[in-house]
Amino acid sequence: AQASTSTLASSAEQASDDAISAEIQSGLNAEARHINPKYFYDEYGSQLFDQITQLDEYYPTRTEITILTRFAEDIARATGRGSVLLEPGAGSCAKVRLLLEALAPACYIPIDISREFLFAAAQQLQSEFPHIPIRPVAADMQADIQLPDNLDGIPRMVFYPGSTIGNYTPAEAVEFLRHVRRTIGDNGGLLIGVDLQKDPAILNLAYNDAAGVTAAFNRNCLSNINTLTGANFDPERFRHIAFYNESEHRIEMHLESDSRQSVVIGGQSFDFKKNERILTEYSYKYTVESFAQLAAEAGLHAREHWVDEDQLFSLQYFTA
Ligand code: AVJ
Repeated sequence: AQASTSTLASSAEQASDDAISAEIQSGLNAEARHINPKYFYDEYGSQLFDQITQLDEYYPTRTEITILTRFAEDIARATGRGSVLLEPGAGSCAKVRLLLEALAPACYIPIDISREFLFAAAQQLQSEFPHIPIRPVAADMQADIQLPDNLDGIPRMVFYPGSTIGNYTPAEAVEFLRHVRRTIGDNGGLLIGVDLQKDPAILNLAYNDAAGVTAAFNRNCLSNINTLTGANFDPERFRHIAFYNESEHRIEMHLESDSRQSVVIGGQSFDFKKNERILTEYSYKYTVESFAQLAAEAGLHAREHWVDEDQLFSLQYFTA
């Protein structure tokens, strides 16, 4: 059985300490021990991820930015202009900046669970694009968003960059895409960033950088869990493991216990054998075709796609 690491559906921020303890306990009581990758992203973890995006080895972010910059006008021609643009998990709203001028949306609606951060980013963006109405919504990305009445009847487009979709198993990804399909209705679209299958050596380097930033990022989920639940993980006693699983087309990240040890979480004690692993993240890699097939299962039809010249990363456009 596959362990699922993704629940982009529920918010660590909103959950009580007890609910978080229960979620961590349930992942560690499972046959294949796992921790949801959302626990990477406390303030320090978000800083570490930002550092990862600037590493030489980590190609996805800069490649996606190159594609968005180079093809903005072509993307706008394909998707049409003037739609209601929704971005789940928008965070700092950095990538949409590269499209706003070309897409000229009737309204841009960034959605994120981290309210203060989102509203500050939206306010900054509004000052840079005074002619585009920006209406941030603090919500979970699976929530059903109520749009203002004046936007009724305007086609909707969901923008989902970053290959965040890769954290889901393919079955979970279909579920998420069905939610997107319901959100956009019958005349909407989806513009999504999807990381591509490639030489495993490139993938293995991207998740095993020489400076050890990804290792620190991986271990930081344990420090975050200590803070959230009062657990007593010693992050230094877990090794960073990341490798490309070629048959499953995914990067797997694990934390491996360097010795026999016990950790107490919410009053329950967990024993780890030497070299026992906890799965912390999947990052699935697709081809343009394999991803289109997945989207088709959710009722989304492939229209156009854009890639960089080395075919490292893709931006794909679907309609209902
Ligand atoms: C944010 C999920 C796209 O899978 O590459 C980076 C997270 N993990 N290095 C990815 C990540 C390790 C990243 N995503």
